[in-house]
Amino acid sequence: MPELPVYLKDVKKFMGLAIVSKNKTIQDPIDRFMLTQGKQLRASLLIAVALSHGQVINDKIISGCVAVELVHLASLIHDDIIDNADTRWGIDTISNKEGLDRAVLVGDYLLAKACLVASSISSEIGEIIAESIAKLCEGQAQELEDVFNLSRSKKSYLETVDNKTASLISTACQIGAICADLSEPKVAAFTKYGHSFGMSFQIIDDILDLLSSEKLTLKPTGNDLKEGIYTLPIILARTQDKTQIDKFMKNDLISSENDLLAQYLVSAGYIKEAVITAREYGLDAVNSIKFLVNKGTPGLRQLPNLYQNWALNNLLKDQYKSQLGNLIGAA
Ligand code: GRG
Repeated sequence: MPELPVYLKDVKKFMGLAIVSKNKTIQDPIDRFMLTQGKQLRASLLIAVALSHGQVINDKIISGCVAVELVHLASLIHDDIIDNADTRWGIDTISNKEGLDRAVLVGDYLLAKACLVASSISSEIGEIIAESIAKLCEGQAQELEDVFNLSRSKKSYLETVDNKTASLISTACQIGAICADLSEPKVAAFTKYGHSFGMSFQIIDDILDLLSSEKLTLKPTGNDLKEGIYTLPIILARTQDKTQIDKFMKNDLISSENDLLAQYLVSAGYIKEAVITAREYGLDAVNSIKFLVNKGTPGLRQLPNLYQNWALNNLLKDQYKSQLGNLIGAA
């Protein structure tokens, strides 16, 4: 999709215009934070879904992207408050630099603007965005309930991942399909695609938190364990070898023990099991858009596998890559 960067530039420009405030306390941190940004994954998916059916990228689609990216941005700002994070995208978080009170306000302000932009497209899109915000909050709340819970179940983990991450990615695909005036079955298929891709995306992200480094991912790693967030590999290990995991968790883990735990999760096959789960979700995503087979854009069908292979090949520490062998896929 060679034209994607041009559309993403428009999204960024319209995002800036949609959130202008006369109030300096709100505008200054926004200006500082908007100088940088992440991957714009959700906007890219929304555009790719619309393009898959030859839709011209118009103001409606760009507004859909702006709404989704604003919710994403607000969720990151609030997430950084909860995690007490110092940096994001290589710069100080708003909670760290401008303070907690401003970070709460800016996040709330962006959510309100996201709802405004969404409802300017249609009341249906307004409702979808509001529902999505509620799901993110529920996902985060469910994660908090499970903090330091060594008995966290796989079911609870997967529900949290669905609400906290997959829901917004799914919403992006749904809005792309609605704005491209696709049929109801196709809207449902793309919504399912986004859900499954989002699940695989977060499971890989959780594996990287255990097996990567800040140097490779450009964000702090090992945070989940420190904060008592037990993700899929730990849950799988504890279900099958409670004694071993409880031994690791008995004392506060120091970083050298983190490495020992990571090595154990790799050699005992729990990382492999988690990667297989992520790949299964990736396959579900691809299968839900089988009808695209004869369309001109193979991108969406290839994306889950491409992303998994890219992340595992480029972001895992070398010592683990060799142990996981074929599982990490072609570079
Ligand atoms: C204010 C909407 C709102 C919610 C409050 C804090 C919270 C409740 C929810 C947390 C949601 C959250 C941050 C989930 C993590 C999702 C995730 C995988 C983020 C990283 O996505 P990338 O990699 O981000 O696409 P970049 O850095 O590329 O923008």
